[in-house]
Formats: sequence, structure tokens, C-alpha cells
Amino acid sequence: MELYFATGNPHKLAEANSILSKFGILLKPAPSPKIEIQSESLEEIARYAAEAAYRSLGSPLVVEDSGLFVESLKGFPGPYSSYVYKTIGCGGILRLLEGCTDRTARFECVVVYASGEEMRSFIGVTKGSIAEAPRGSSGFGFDPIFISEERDGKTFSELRPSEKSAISHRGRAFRALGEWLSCSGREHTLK
Ligand code: ITT
Repeated sequence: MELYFATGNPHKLAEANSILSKFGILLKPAPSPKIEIQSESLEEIARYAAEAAYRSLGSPLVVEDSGLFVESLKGFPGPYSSYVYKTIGCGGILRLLEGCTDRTARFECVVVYASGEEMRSFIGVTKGSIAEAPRGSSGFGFDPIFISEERDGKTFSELRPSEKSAISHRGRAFRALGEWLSCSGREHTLK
């Protein structure tokens, strides 16, 4: 089973493919870019992008929107995570949290599947906290400063890719998609 994935982020593509390969699903990069609206809802952003991508491709596809939500920053950067990472980066988040004792944070991910007949959302969340300093070398984005509450004090960047996917927001959302596609016995091929 093959589907397009409309994303400009090659790390997302690699992580999603390592998860979906266990379901016999291969994601191919979509030739058209992801159209991103501004909204406070990851699901709204992902659904709009999926509709636009389906209109342009006419083939079954997935789109994903994700973000880091920091409690004491009232959920910032949340849906603005991509821009915030490109502008102030991990260092900027650490500076915003200087002197802050509540470092609770979570990653959220919404995967939207769209075909001509239906559109479905799959949500994944992982909880943790923001480290005092970046640690580790694998992954991307905010991985060096995110400590999962499920992995004794290690940041996502200190985990192997498979360890991260086992507990990550993306792992959870794409596994839910994989299970749904497998259960519903759908067959897709690229046009
Ligand atoms: P596309 O929109 O093209 O898919 P993007 O990177 O811009 O790629 P988003 O708009 O969904 O994706 O932004 C999510 C940002 O949140 C992403 O750029 C990272 O900075 C951060 N992020 C999301 N998932 C992450 C993860 O697993 N590890 C580290 N940072 C992550």
C-alpha cells in the first residue's frame, strides 16, 4: 500500500515510514508542498492542508501537523512550533524558561488521511518536560530539549530512533493510522 505524504520535513517522512513499514505501508513524498494556514488548532491546520493536497494530487494521502506545548508558556509554541524553531530555536525556549520551575511540556501530532471518499484524523500525544540544557545528537527540532516522562530522564535526542517512535506523539498517531488502514483492509496505489 502506497500513499503520498505532503510534508517539507524529511525527518517526519523518515519517522513515519519506519512506523508504517510494519503495516506494509510506504509513504512517498508528495510533489506539491503542504499548504499551511494559521490556526490555534493542529487538526484544523492538518485538515485544511489535506484537503488542498487532495485537490491537487487526486490520490490518497496523509498530512501531519505537530507541535511542542510548554505549560508555563500557556502552550507556546504549539501550532507555531515550526516558525519558532526556525527563529529562536531550542536556545530561545530555554531562555524563555530561565528561572522557571514548572518545565512541563508535551508534543502533539495530528495525522490526517484523505482520499476521495473520506477524511480521518489520528492524534498522538507524549508528555514530558523541558531540559535545563540540550542533550543528545539524534532526531530533529526540539528533540535535544524534550525529556519524555516515559524514559528515565533522557531527551528524545538521546534515544535511538526506534525508542523515540515507540513513545512519541508521531509514533502514536501513525500507528493509529496504520491500524485503521490495516483493519479496514484498504488498498491504495499511487496514480
Ligand atoms: P511540514 O509542515 O512541512 O510537515 P514542519 O517541520 O514545518 O513540516 P509542522 O508545521 O508540523 O512541521 O511543525 C512542527 C514543528 O514542531 C517542527 O518543525 C519541529 O520544530 C517541532 N516538532 C514536531 N515534532 C517534533 C519531534 O518529533 N521532535 C522535535 N521537534 C518536533
